[in-house]
Amino acid sequence: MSDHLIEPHGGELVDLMVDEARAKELKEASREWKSWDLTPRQMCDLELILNGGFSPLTGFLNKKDYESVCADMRLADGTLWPMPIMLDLPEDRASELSSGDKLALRDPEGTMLAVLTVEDVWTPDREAEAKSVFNSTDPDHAGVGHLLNNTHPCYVGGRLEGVQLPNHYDYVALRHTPARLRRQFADLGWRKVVAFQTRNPMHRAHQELTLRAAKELEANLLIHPVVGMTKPGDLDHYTRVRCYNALLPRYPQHTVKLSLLPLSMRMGGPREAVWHAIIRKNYGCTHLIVGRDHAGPGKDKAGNDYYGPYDAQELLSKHEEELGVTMVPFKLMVYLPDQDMYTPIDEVPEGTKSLNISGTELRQRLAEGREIPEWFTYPEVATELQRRHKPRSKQGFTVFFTGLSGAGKSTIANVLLVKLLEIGGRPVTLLDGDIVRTNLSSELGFSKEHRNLNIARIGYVASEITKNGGIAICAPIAPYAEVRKQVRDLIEPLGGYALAFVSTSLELCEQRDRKGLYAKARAGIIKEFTGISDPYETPTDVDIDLDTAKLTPEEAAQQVILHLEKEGYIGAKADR
Ligand code: PPS
Repeated sequence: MSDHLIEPHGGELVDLMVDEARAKELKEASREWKSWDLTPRQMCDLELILNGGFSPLTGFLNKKDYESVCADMRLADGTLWPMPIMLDLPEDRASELSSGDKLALRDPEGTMLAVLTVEDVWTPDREAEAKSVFNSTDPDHAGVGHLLNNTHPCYVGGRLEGVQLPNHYDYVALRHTPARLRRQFADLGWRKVVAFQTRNPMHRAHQELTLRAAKELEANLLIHPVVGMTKPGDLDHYTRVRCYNALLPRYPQHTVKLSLLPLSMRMGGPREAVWHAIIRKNYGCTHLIVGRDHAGPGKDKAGNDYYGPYDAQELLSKHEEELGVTMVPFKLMVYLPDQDMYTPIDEVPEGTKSLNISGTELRQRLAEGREIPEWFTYPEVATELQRRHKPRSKQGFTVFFTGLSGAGKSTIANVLLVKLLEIGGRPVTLLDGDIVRTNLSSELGFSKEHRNLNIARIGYVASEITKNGGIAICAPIAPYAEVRKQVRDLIEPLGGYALAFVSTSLELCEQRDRKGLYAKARAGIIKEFTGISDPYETPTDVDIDLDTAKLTPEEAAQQVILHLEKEGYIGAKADR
């Protein structure tokens, strides 16, 4: 195994991949070792450790390096390294390991990717880590939230031997190891390369600023988007890569290259900017463009920024000489309609009209199917975004009825089903309580646990239908608020969601007693009966309130249709 390779471009590059003979030996021996299936974050980190993107790291950090990185942004030997790269394990799995043991690291399909020789096993103080690394312990900060809530409590540090890099089947031609990218730069004669980091689609303002940066430096440009894990809620990388591909021909020929970076971001602001610079150096770049609030986690609940707007630029500029990567600061670019050009916001002459579209406004325009102006983004990029963000009138949605047994959920749901089929345009699926209990949940009873499992299943099916542009009508009792909320949270990012509370009173339901179940429940023949011997938590997040004491089923279904129309999910025929 060659540990450190001196490459023509950039500094030393770690290569942890073993040769075929050693790989075979490790695979055979691994039958005797403990093994661990890597989490998505760990998969990203492992790939960049193994391929040299995280040079000089040679494994997951041991305790000494971890403590030093948290406290001083440096490995124990003094090398600048701002981000803890940790292998986190549950307590029971970590307690099986001690120094000198081998641990086989596997992908979700069970393929062994690497072997870790354990140096340390310990339980870190994750709050203290959050404070040192992110300068915050607020779980609303994406990096802190992940560390405190989605990370196992023990760390295992040690050296890695790489057997196989993680497999990627998407955009294979756009994925390069650091060594390969350096070689390509050398072959192309690119001596100065300025990297542009992004987790968003690129619009004309981004193109203008990257072009400006490259021209001013007389450098080539590497568009280096993160496609590992970005901020929750970000646009998926498939759409983004289609957007970048659509933008590429708008750059002068032979000046720009696109490569995808399988990084798991931490949204760590200043420390993350330094980390990004080290990674880009490993990939053969000489410069990194750093903007306002680079890798920022957004605002906290009170509306305050976690970091100052230029903290990232300042921290990186302090270290750029030591790193050998030059920071290229950039300002927000705005459009001057009268001159038909872009300019940095602080260079706009007094009294000159300037235009910009915020991320929020863009999302709104896309959701409502409104036009995206050409001065903001090229039509070919806009088309890709519009394909992804269909207007609401073309998105899927779920109508989730909840209410007591006999409240009228099924009757209204059936009327609604017919009305939506009449309107047409989308497939409609009815997940009525009884249908689900026959086809999906036949083994379940009516304990809290079983009811919640039943609702979670309904929610999952509805989310798939919604994601794929259909309509799901659900009509279970769903007596518990927590699981109803989980279903809402699952579906809302994928399309429309409306909670319809069929608020018919217990008295009226019992009086009607269509199936004779209330009488049986009162007589104790049916146990755990909702409203009689089992709770119903009245919803507080109702979108449509339907009281069948006052509404016929047709009127109730009409109320739902009107709500969907108001929210934009049902449009005029021309829009469908
Ligand atoms: S839940 O709580 O959402 O999982 O319930 P759901 O799947 O909607 O099933 C409710 C239907 O099952 C019949 N049934 C009972 N309901 C409530 N409590 C008990 N113990 C019970 N036992 C059987 C009842 O017919 C419900 O149907 P609807 O259409 O709501 O009357």
